[in-house]
Amino acid sequence: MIIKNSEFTISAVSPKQYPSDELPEIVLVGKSNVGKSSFINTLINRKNLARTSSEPGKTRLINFYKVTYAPDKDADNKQFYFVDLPGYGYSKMSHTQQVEVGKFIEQYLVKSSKIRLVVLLIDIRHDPTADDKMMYDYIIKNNVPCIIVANKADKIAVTKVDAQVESLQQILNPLKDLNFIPFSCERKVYSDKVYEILDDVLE
Ligand SMILES: Nc1nc2c(ncn2[C@@H]2O[C@H](COP(=O)(O)OP(=O)(O)O)[C@@H](O)[C@H]2O)c(=O)[nH]1
Ligand SMILES: [Mg+2]
Repeated sequence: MIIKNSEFTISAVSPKQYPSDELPEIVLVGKSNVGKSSFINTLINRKNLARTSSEPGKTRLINFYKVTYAPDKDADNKQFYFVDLPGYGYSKMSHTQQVEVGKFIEQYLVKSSKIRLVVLLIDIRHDPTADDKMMYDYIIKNNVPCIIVANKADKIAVTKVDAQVESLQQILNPLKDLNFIPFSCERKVYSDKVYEILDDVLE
């Protein structure tokens, strides 16, 4: 995948604002602060197109970013959306607010028929939270294609990354039927596998 261009499209607060074109969508889900916006920025080679926040979880918006890319250097340009969903599990939110965010996320996942892939982001350093497990179960139950990405791999020793990913997969996806991969917004080496997966699902 060669990224040609990317642009912010809309911050949607309700389904009628979701883009009405038929472009496929790659959706980021995960708890607040896990690196959803950073993940998008890393893949599109932009420092801060997707807004990373010092006050995570404050906004209940769904941000759409339109990406123009070529599958390889001889191929024609194609497009898709990166969809940045609000994070769940923000500790400073009340339970009621957290339930609201959950409903908001679910509304999008139910309403959109253009989802090609959900990228469930977790933190490589920590066991999946109860919310991560709920999200995982929801995705599986609804038969949405999914990969699990263990982000912030730069925060642990390179030699420990594979074993840590293996142990997280044992907890969250013991059947090992999903792509479960390390990632780092700081280390480009992990991006290649993601581009490969995106090319596959967008084909
Ligand atoms: N070291 C490191 N920091 C990261 C990585 N990904 C995100 N961060 C940092 O984690 C914080 C939250 O990132 P953000 O993308 O806003 O998370 P979001 O709430 O899930 O969108 C920011 O300070 C990022 O710079 C990573 O792979 N490595
Ligand atoms: Mg964000």
